[in-house]
Amino acid sequence: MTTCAIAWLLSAWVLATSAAGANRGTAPMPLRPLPTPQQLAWQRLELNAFVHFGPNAFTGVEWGSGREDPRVFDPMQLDVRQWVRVFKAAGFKGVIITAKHHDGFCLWPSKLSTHTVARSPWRDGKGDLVRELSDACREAGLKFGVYLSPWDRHHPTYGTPEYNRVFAGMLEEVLSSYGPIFEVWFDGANGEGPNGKRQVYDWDLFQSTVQRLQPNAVIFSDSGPGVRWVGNERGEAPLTTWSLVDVSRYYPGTPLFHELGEGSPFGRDWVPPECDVSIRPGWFYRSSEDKRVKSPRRLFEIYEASVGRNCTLLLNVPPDQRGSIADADISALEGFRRLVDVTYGTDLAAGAVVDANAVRGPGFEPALVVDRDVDTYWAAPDGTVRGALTLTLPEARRFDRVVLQEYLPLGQRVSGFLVEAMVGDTWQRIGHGTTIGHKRIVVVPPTVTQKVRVMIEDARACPTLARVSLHRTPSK
Ligand code: FUL
Repeated sequence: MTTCAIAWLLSAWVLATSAAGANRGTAPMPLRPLPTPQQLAWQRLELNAFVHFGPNAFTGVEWGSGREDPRVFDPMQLDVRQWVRVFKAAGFKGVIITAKHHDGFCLWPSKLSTHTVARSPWRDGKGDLVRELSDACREAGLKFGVYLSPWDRHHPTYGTPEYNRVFAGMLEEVLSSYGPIFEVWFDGANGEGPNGKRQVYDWDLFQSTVQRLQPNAVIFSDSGPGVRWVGNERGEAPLTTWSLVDVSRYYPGTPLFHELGEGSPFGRDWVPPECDVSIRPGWFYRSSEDKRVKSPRRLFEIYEASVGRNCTLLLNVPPDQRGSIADADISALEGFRRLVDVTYGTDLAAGAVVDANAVRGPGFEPALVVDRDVDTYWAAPDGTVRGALTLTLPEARRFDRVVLQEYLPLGQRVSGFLVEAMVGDTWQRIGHGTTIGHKRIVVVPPTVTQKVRVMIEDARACPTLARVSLHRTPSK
């Protein structure tokens, strides 16, 4: 080879590498804060069932006083396998039960309280609901989690330092006897106990107990540390939803809960939000609310406003006094599942050819956004915070939803995007937004086109996208 040819080849190589970014073939540097593997796995569950059950289902109140007779708890036809069948069919991946609500009543035979299933007529006082449900979940392949209210309106030690040890002991019972727990849910409510005093909670003790006994569980509270509250009980996240937040600003029961939904692009901690909402007006079952069960369409809107905004959805479905999920709730869930399947079960971006104006090189090609694998992704070169992906569909298709997903193991990056469709021969903006995160569902006007362009306009570092898909809701 002549010197001239070598020089030409060298300059061609320099040009090629700088055009594709000097980072050809290497992944972007992770951008802190980052999710733990447990948080990442948790986020991918997307949809979990919440179960509020206990004496309140029999007394008709939302907050039991702790003075209710434990004998009111008598679900004569209790069948947790029915719950699990209903939840699985609805697409839930995990179940979280109120093992102890504010009334202090324990759904397992705790040795640390007299207010438990052991004092009820259910299964002649020999029952253990936490055991039955955890077994049924394991058999059905659903994850199992527990809600334990620190606020306890029954326990005589509540309001004294001794209670913190009692509560940690209850956690110990629940977390060491029923197999793997995927989420521990701490309610921030902190009212008075039977002695008229409020408790100063020892959160360090509670959290370290969970971490010691169930290191793979994510801990929910208003302020995490694993998962944070979204700040409302409507099942709706803000349009901007960062998994990043400064948890040192908050504590369980924080008056700043309005800030929790959005989080912050400058947050130092990775604590994604969860949307908890009930399928009924109340958290506990009341037959008077049978006609007020949320409709399939309403549940679908909630799904899009939670899972579709970088949150998981924790949907409460409370069993009735028989100990069964009521028919009204079952049919609402069936209708909801149908809407989700019909809409999101078909990807109208399938078969698209994808081009990008920002390419990083092999292993990070634009086509990876339509390969259905969220562990492969397109990434822009280092140093750029923008990039446009153009999808050319096999033929013109009609859709009204665009779903975007970031590759979160490298951190949440995108802070602004646009979606455009080629109509005639001009690009028209059909959607826009700020954050993407695990999943962003963009509601767009019904659009027929063969070309869709997703433009990342701003990001905390070079953007990544694991998935772009197109969907159509059934006509009403
Ligand atoms: C709240 C509680 O006071 C409600 O009863 C319910 O359990 C809800 C999920 O959390 O703080």
